[in-house]
Amino acid sequence: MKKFLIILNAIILPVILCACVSCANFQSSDEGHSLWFKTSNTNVVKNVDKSDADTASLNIAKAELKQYGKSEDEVELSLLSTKDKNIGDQGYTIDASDSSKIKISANTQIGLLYGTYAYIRNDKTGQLKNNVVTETPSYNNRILNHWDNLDGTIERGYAGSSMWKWEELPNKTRPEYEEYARANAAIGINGAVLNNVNAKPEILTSEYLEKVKTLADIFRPYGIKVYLSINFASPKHLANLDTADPLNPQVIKFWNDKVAEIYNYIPDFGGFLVKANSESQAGPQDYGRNHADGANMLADALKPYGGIVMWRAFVYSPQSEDRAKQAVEEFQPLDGQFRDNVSIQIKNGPVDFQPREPFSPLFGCMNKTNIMPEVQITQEYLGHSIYMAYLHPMWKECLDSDTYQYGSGSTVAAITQGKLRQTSISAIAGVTNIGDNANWCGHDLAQANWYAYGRMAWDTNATSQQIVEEFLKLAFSDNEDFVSKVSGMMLDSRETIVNYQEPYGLHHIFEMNHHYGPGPWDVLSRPDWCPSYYHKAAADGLGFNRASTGSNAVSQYNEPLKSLYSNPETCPDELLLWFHHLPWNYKMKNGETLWNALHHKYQAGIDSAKSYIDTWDSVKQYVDNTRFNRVREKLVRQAKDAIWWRDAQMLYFQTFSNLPFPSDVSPTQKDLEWLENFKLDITNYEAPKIEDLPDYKLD
Ligand code: GCW
Repeated sequence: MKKFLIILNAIILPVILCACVSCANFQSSDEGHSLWFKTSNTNVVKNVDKSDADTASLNIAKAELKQYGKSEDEVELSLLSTKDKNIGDQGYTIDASDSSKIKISANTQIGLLYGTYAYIRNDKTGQLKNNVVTETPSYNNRILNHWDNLDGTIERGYAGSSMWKWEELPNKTRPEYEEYARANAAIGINGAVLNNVNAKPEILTSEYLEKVKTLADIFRPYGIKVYLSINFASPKHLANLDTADPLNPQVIKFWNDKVAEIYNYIPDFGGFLVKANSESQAGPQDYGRNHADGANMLADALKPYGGIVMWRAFVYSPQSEDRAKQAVEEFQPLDGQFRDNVSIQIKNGPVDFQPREPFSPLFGCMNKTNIMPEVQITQEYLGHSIYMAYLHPMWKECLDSDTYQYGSGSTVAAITQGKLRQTSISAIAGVTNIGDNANWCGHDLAQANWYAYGRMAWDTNATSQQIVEEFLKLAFSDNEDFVSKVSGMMLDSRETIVNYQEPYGLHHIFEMNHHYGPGPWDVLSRPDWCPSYYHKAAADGLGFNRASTGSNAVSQYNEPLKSLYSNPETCPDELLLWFHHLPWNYKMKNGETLWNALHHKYQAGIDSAKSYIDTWDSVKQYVDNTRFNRVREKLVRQAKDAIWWRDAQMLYFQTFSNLPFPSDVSPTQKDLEWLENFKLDITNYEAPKIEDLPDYKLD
């Protein structure tokens, strides 16, 4: 009997298993943990000597090629002895003109590692051309911002707890730390701010710096620098000073000493990210100083070591008549006063990571200051880890926007990359969606946003389509039918969310505690935290008047945008209610009234969200069951939420418009009273549970 079982185990079971796998026609995946490495059977490359700092990155490159099944004869890596200026210190050349002998060359080891990942990616996705290609990154610093708290929670994080297990570090490390570094290097990310911008001073204690050092040591061979968010009041908390005034000699000494200590632990430390005088965070204004005083004091401390300061422009106060204007009002007068190792980190839009905003006008009015874009990868305002939302089109919309600062062609990308004027820092930041969930990002398709952020930071010209196709081929299946159907719905997904959440430039109409689901009626302690501050629904119409008869935010844009946005006739439909307050019966460009047009946009959003379920069902055969079911459950919820959003917004707006719903939209399923009373009991670091969401039916 025992012998029979051994034979069964040794011969028959593997055959049965193999047969099942091949007939199911899907690639194996460990529940999405392997990210864009699905074809490798392990998450970190094995047997690599990373102890030798001089060859660590090169050793990883060699091991990656070996694991990919290529010998050194088939793919040759060469470190150029005479530097090639066109390649820079991060770029590479792939010579694939002879397909039997591919040559990857670079000036640096990290260039070779990037070249290796690019070669493998291009080969796997069918993009390797028989020619010679040189690539250099669009931004030199491609940084992830983790909003991870020291207690393990993540602000606006929807994929579990923080990956950084501070209580275990520095003694215990986890394999995920290296997997994370590898995943980043493979898409070109080369920096990580480890902690939340709402920073605790404790991160700068020796106890924590030792932990940070341990992570930095793991990341280093993958080319990833570590940065920290700092609390501006740290001198008070950590050194018992009675001030954090940036001009105070004791404060200056505190920072100089602290920076020296950090570099002692981490010689290649990247620098500081600072949220100051914003949402109750301490800052130089507490002492009558300005942003430049604060940033420069830190910059001077970091300068001898090559560190930088990323000083955030996300500032607003309840006194301002229009929050959207404040960043320009505070920062533009300081243009030229910042040190050359400071960069002002600017959110893509002037308010706050809404599904659609115009680009921040601060991108188009600084002439002598380094500036860098900040985008949000985590889906704070786009359905957390429940909605399928491919965000590259949203970010690219911002980067491709023409500010007209130096005439036509002055795009946000060109300006922030230093193509139009001399700059000393070229950087971009993305607020991550990564947590300790097995699939890293909560939603299996949200991995595409991490992937897309890295690829975009490396190459701002790559299209949304190219990037999503790459992702799907690498993380799921390269079957053409699968890639074309799923990429189609992903490319469409952001616009769908705009349509069913906040069409025509509406913004910030969220349940204000957690930003999941609609809350147009919400009343909070601060006016600028209330949805009504933004939508301005009233008997006479809807939308925020930012034209010259209103807050005049349009004046912060360069011509011809200022004129274009000022006039509702020329203002693009997507931004109409961002810039204008219009009557309910306002005649839209397509001839409909505003009221009916709004209905039809919501309906279009609902219809598209529903159609994604059918699309997903049609590719079932190409996806493993675990990921298929997980995504499907979320798509169903997303479609239900689309109706929820429509019901809430349009029933609420109806109390002002007093107009009937058009006959060609689907019926509401809840009444306004029910919707206003519905409350989700969640914090700002978790996604809701699907079973707690309102009961909606899909027909
Ligand atoms: O989007 C808002 C978020 C806050 C966040 C803040 C910021 C980290 O609601 O949670 O705080 O922006 O960007 O600083």
